[in-house]
Amino acid sequence: KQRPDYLPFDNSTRSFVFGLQPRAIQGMLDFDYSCGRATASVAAMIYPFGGHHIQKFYWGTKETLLPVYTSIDEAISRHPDVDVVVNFASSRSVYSSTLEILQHPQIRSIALIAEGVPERHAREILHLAKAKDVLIVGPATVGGIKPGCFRIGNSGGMMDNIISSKLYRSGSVGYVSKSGGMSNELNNILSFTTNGVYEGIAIGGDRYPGSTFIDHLLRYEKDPECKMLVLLGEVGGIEEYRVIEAVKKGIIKKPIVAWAIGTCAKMFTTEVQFGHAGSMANSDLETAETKNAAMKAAGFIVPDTFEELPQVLRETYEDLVASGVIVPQPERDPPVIPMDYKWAQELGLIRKPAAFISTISDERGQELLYAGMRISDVFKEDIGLGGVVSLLWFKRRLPQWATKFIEMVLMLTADHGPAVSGAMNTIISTRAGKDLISSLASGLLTIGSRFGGALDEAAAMFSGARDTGLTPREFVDNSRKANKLISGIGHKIKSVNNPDLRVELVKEYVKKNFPSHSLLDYALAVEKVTTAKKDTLILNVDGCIAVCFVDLLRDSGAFTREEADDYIKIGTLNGLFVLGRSIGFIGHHLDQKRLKAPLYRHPADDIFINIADISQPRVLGKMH
Ligand code: Q5B
Repeated sequence: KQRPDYLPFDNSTRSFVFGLQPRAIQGMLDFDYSCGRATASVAAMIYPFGGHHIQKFYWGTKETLLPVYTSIDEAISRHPDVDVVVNFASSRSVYSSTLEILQHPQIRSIALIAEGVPERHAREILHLAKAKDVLIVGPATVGGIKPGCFRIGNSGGMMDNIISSKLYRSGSVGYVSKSGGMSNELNNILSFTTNGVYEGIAIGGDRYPGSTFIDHLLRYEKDPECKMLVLLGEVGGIEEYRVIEAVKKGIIKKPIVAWAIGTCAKMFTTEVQFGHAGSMANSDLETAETKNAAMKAAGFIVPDTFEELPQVLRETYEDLVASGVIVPQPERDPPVIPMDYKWAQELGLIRKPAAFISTISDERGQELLYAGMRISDVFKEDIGLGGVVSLLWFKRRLPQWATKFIEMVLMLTADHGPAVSGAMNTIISTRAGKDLISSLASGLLTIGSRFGGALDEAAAMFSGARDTGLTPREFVDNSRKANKLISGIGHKIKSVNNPDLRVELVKEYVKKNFPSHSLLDYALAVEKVTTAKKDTLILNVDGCIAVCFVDLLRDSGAFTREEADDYIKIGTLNGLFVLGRSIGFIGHHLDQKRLKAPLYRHPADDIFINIADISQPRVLGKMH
């Protein structure tokens, strides 16, 4: 829709945001929603990096998607209704991006947010924009706001500020200032002294703004909906004098309330550079005091002090109401804007039960904590891998004899050659071209009740038998009667005559270092019964580690009896084999990779295949 030249923004204005600024865009969309706009004021983002994609935003309580284009050309061609660009490019790239945007006659207004834009670049942009009749707001600006219609970037502040300053609906006062912060102050003052802001622009504090006070005030003068003007000037520069000229010449006829900030400069003995690059008086003419006096002389309504500004604004507004120039409209209820969950949580307004609870580690603070112990202390106190397992698995520090035992178990179970089920699976997967994690996972998936995963059941069976007072023979007989193999008993290749030296090492360590090894003793008595039947029915590595760990849990003094039993029930002990054997499986994977081992196919003559017997009756059946 073609708008008159004095009206760059209305309630159908659509814009591009240049740069990835999700917070600012969400702020613009929240503003739109509060104004009751039918469509979002942001049509798309332009961001040259990261590829064409889509980002999600809130539209009220619902969600909406905005495209992100990598080029201005593409954005322009896809959205012919857009004529504003809010350019968040940095001071380094704002020049080139703005020159490119200016190549597109479709774009009629550009807001430049960046601070620190080189003055030479700002002047070139200004020159080109003038030639093309494009409105530039900035650089070094927060932008501006047109209540009920359009918000440039973060202008107007947080949504609670927008609501309290009634910026969700149009008022009658058009203002222009340099400072974004002071614009917010004006939004607030005008909301209680008048019927509110019609449009407010912060031109930015640089010495060469793309548009100046006069540009906007002339627009407001032409705009029949804007009834009263406000100019908030400041020390430095001579832009206020161009407005004075326009008032003197009768080009600006609407009542204009004005103030130049920086009257305190006279209290300093030297010239003061205020916050903005342009806010320093280079001559008498540029002081705030001289400007205020000149504006007053030209017929502006100028208070004696800034503190009196609200009062003169109120009086000017009331005069306009009294003369019928402004007809106050009935106030509508402020819109309810859904608050972002994160923000509401920060304000302590809402609570939500956490979906997850975690009690073992915390990385949120300055230092990673394992069960409350700082990672630096883990090394300072040299608690070793056993100490780390004790913190992360049992949430406590175990005595050194126990952490050394954990380390011993991990070392002993790290590997048992390439022929065991898990190593085989790992090797075959690696040779089929799988990566480390897949090959490791395929090996780990073989760990079960017969291979490596018998620890938990062994712990439960042996401790259960001993706790119920069964003698070792009764335990073996009962298991046989129940047709149940005793977990932790038996080995494919190890036997009484070919003992498993790993088991010997564990027994030796436990007997020497544990305060008690009563369940190990019981298990060895069971082994005597089973090996009498068959010499391979030894207490195997799973069984030996399991019973010793029950002794550790029950008699170290670090656990209550209930905790000890719980750890067995929840399946802790198989974790020892899984963790230890992962070392070996990774070793087998790397070994095969190093060897560049080809795809493995098992020889067919090693597999007895018999499908004939199954198909035969079916053929016969047919014949009948
Ligand atoms: N019989 C381990 O079987 C094996 C009996 C039993 C009473 C038993 C078997 C078993 C329990 C599970 C267990 C962990 C499958 C083993 C490990 C890690 C490893 C592996 C490595 C590594 C071996 C022959 C006769 C039969 C059976 C009787 C067998 N087991 N009686 N309780 N537990 N154990 N797994 O040799 O009268 O002739 O019918 O399931 O603890 O996985 O190195 O390889 O580090 O990687 O095939 O060490 O013991 O024996 O099944 O032919 O049985 O003994 O009833 O009696 P075998 P079978 P009968 S450590």
